Amino acid sequence: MSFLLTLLVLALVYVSPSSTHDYKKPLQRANYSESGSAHLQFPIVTTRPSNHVFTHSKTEFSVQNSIPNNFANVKQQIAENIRSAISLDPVVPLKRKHPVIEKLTPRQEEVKAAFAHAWKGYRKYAYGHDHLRPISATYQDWFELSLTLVDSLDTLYIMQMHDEFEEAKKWVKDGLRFDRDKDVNVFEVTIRVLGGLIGAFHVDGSDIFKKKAQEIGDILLNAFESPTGLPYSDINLKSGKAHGPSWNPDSTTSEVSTLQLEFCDLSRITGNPVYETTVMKVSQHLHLLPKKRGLVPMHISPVSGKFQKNSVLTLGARADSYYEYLLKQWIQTGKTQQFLLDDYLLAVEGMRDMLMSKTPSNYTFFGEYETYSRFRPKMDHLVCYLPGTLALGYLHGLPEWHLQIAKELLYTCYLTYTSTATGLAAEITHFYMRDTPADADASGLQKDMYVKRADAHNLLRPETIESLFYLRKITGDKKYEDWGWEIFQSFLRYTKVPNGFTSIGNVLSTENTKPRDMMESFFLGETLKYFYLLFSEGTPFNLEKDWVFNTEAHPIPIRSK
Ligand code: DMJ
Repeated sequence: MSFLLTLLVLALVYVSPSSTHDYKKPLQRANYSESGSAHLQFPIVTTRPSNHVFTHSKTEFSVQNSIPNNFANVKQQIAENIRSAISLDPVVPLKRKHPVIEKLTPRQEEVKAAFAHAWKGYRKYAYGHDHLRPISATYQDWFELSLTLVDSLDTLYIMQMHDEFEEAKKWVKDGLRFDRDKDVNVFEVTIRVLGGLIGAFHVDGSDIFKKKAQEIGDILLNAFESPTGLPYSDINLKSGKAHGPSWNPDSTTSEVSTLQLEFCDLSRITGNPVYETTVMKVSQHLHLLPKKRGLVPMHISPVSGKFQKNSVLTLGARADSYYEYLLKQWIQTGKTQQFLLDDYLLAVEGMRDMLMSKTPSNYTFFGEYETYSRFRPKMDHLVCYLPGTLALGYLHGLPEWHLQIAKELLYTCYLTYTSTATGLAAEITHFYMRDTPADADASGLQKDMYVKRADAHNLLRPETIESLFYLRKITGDKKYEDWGWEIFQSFLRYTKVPNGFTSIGNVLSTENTKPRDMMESFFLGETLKYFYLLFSEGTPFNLEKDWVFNTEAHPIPIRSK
């Protein structure tokens, strides 16, 4: 009898579709009380290192980087806690079908046409390779892992390009090989390949994707064989031998902290806790390290386990997704891991107090701290993921001021597009600060921001579109969709070429955009997917209860427990 009941429950879990939302209304915000630790289901070490430095001073920089004396004991405790956490929380394979969007808006039709154009070029000239070179009509291989194909699987599915999806699935089954004598970056392969396969598994349900996800997951596990359990940045696919890059033995902070959603989900779908145990140890390790008001340096040693002392504090390259995954992991694990939330809340305060600044016209941006207390008023395009993350936190009950900052920063991100001749943002934008005004003859947005020639490229990156999607759905404000539409037109005008879309070298001139002959996999996996979801009236992904996107826009189910 109990067997039949279990079967019935499992059947319900498998077939129950997540609800489609009417996104003309904003999403329903969760209730979250600051004493939310009542949700905590198992013991977690929350000891803060005694030498944690809290200071409001913007001029002091150096991160106190000593490991607490009792670190070995604490690590032992962590290992025990993780063991009990895993055994208390049995891994239940989880798979949900989702409804696709039935009726497309005219703007979605245009995005789908753009995606179909990009796919056609990839299929004709680069199928099974990592990237399309759309101008020379050839391909580029970085890891020889069919990056574009795997990164695009769930987008193909969501856009209902059935034939293309089935053809790609067949390629995954017969053509995707992981036994090459090739060094690859663990982080990139996790977010694009493991994430892509998991996302495809969750939307389509085919075991082909699960099997391949497990195959690559098992190889990547070797990267964690370091003295501290922190992963090395690179791994040889064939030998499983892991190491740091030749120019720097350390990993970046993003590289060690942006694997957790994917590995935890792999444990869910395979029923094997090893993936989750391995990455949760890394999270716990990071939790215990001294930080600067919750902010982390951008390099860390897998050998010593410490942050690199004189490394930059930034929300951009090499640290960005550390903050994103604190929040998303907390959501993914059913809000049971309080330490992740604690670290996230502390970090957002640190960002506000140490890195946030204003331009002469009062636009909000986030700068960087360089060694020896130098605040640099520059922002990577990558930082524009942050409004989306802050808004997602607000949706899950975090403070209203997070949403306020999200709105302000997203407006600045939008202005980094409208301030250039092409209407496309540069890789890095520099800002004038309120107390150091621009040249007297600067006008319009030039009073607030400028782009250096060396940073004037656009790689078809998704971050601003991603944030527009979150803000549109969470606030219900249509202006975000209109901003996105404006940006989409600029992409069509200046990056579309006969065989696809290309990165460009110069957003500052409409005459001389310097096409770079490269279509990155994230353009199909992320940028066009977020455009498509941004312009939808409904969306298959319920962000409140069911889904969280990994940093490469692959959908992962939220655990109910
Ligand atoms: C993507 O691969 C991911 O979003 C990653 O977190 C950082 N950047 C690229 C796209 O810009």
